[in-house]
Amino acid sequence: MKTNTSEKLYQRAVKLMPGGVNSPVRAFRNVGRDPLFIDHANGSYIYDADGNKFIDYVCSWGPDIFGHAYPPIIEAVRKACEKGLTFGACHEGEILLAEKIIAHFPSMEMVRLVSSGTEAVMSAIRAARGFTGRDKIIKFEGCYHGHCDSLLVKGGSGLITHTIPDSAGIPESFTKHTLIAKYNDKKSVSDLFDTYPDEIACIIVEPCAANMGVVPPKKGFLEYLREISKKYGALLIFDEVITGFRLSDGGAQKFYGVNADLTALGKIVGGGMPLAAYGGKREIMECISPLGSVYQAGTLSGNPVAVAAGIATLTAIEQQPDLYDRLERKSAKPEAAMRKAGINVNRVGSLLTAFFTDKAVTDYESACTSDRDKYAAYFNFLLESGIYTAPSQFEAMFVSAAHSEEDIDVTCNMIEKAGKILHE
Ligand code: HOZ
Repeated sequence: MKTNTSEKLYQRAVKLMPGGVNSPVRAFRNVGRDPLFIDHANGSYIYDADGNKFIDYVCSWGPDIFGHAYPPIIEAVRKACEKGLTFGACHEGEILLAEKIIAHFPSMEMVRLVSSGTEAVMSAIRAARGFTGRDKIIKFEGCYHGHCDSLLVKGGSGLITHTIPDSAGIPESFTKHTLIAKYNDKKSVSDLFDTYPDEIACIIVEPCAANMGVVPPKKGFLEYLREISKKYGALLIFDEVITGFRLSDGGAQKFYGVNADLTALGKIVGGGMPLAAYGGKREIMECISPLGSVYQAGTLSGNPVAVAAGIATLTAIEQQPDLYDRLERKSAKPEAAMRKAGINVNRVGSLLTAFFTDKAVTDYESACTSDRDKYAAYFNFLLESGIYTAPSQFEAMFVSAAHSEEDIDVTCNMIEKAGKILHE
């Protein structure tokens, strides 16, 4: 595989940006190579600056559920651009998108549009603290909720691969109210409520974890979080930045049948543009300024171009009632190929992760038993075979509607070959 152009671009980039990247998980450091620079992408394919073509299973880390440059989204964005890139003022598109979000997520009676998943989660937590008048929050080891200060504690995603579970630059006083529980471990949650019965504002959780690799909730775990938070007057926040419109048109809450008090959405809801949202029960959302005393704002919140992409994406989801069945059928194939190749795998819908461990991966600790050198070898074999997966163990592989049967067959074939080589 030729990488001369990417290498040259990287040499320029490292002088200008930390690690040459604008987000650490793109850096390819954990798979022992320099990042590829992308030129363009279309459908299920991504093309780098050297002209290499890959079947893409990163899908921009989740948003591209219909693949890249999906014509109805591109058309909607083009039309919106012609009307102006940003107004910093109200427009009808915001209402249309809010109506759609609320129709799909009945637990979100009111919604606020923001620009990134980090912002959505950070604001939802502020709302929970404002509403309850309490300071403490519970988060789970290995869950990642963006890079807001109080949540960069025992985080997943790039924090695990870069072995900095607790980021530098955050005063201890900023995280002293962050309590850590173990994913899928009810007792670790009840112990915290026993210790701080009146002090916990909320539990924040990825209802299906996808930032320590994919780790599904055990049966009854989400129901337990629902029950215990209610019992102690704390709110339950689902971080559905990855799972929203991914596991079903009503996210993980519809998929698992458990509702949250507040929900954070990102990625798919913005159709590939910088847009995210948080929302929940009316009485909680009425605490947000200008109705209430919890402040949150943004020049680009509800940006008309991003909103147009979001509306086009949710419209396409509504027009394709078999979308999630198709994704399920397609995604079952790489899962089967991994099993056949002796690779441990967790899959929920169109999210899956290959783990190189004999242990069942049910939490952060078991996820960390995966052999990362083997993951790197697996990644590099696939990349050299024209298949682009996450350059990090602790992420998901995203299957999109654009992946053809042929793409999937080629991928399965290469996964099986990778498995054979790794077992030799
Ligand atoms: N939050 C995503 C990782 N699971 C991707 C965004 C990033 O960190 O660059």
